[in-house]
Amino acid sequence: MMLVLVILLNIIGLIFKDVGALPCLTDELKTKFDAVRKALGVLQTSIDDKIESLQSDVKNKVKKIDDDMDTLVSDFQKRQWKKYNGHCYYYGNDKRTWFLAEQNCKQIGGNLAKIEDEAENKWIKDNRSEKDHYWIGLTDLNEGEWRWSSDQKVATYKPWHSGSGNNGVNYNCGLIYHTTSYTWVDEPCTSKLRYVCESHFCY
Ligand SMILES: [Ca+2]
Ligand SMILES: [Ca+2]
Repeated sequence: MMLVLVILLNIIGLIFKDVGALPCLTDELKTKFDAVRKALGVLQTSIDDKIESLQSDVKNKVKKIDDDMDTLVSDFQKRQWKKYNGHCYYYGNDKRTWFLAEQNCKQIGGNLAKIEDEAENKWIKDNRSEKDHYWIGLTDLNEGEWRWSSDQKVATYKPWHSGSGNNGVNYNCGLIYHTTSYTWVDEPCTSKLRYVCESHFCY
């Protein structure tokens, strides 16, 4: 399109050069004017069509984003995520291995919960729907180095139950213990347990 525009501008330049040199409008010059005018009309239509097409593309993309957001919000509401301190939590009561639990949390918009302090730990435990163990996002795939699945950061707050947290290379996933204490236990990742997901996205 730029090339067409440059050619047209050159033609227009030539015509105006001719106009300056001639005392009156000749038939030949009139024909050139008509031809340029027609070409400019075609160019304008082409630009108008392009703008219309771009506007339509942008409109469709905005609509898709709005629809995706609506779906996400409705999915959150359907799943009954619970809100605490700006984050949302989902208690999965279908028992899964740690890895499948983490996979499900990712599919629905989060990770297994990252518990950073006593208040969050207490809130998560108190809001469980069942008095049972729940996987959290803690693993020591490098033995003894407990990290959070959501950001791979080393865990600092770790309220291990007595005798837990150092049970060796076959016990690499963390869970909230089912007892009344607010403590955690390390467990083989292949055990099938309930789980708690956390998401930064809250509707
Ligand atoms: Ca957290
Ligand atoms: Ca371990």
